[in-house]
Amino acid sequence: MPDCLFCKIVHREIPADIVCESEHALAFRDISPVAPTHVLVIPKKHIATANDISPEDKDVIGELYLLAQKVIEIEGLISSGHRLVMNVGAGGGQSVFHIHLHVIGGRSLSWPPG
Ligand code: DGP
Repeated sequence: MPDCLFCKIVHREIPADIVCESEHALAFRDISPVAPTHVLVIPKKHIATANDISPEDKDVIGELYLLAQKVIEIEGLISSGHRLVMNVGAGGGQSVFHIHLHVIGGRSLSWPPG
């Protein structure tokens, strides 16, 4: 998707602080972190929202969670706890329409979110 910000990060057309990657997923630091660790894990394939995930994407979605685990390990968050969250649609707080898991940790997290 030529106008997609996160596709541009996947293709290294704009810079990002990359934490790690796998064949079909990429993890990089959020530009506006809300916690000491705030990493976004995205599929390299463009999928606009969680509502657009199709059965053929099931392996890619699994890979997102496996790469998130690696981020959690790298950031030392296994025992402290953390949050994995995906905002869906504008009403759900999604502002970039290429799905991404937020990996948030490194401080105490409250629930429910705003
Ligand atoms: P969401 O609101 O769930 O769609 O989250 C989008 C996140 O993307 C938000 O926390 C800020 C982050 N973000 C927006 N633009 C950029 C960028 O150019 N680079 C990086 N690394 N993160 C960005």
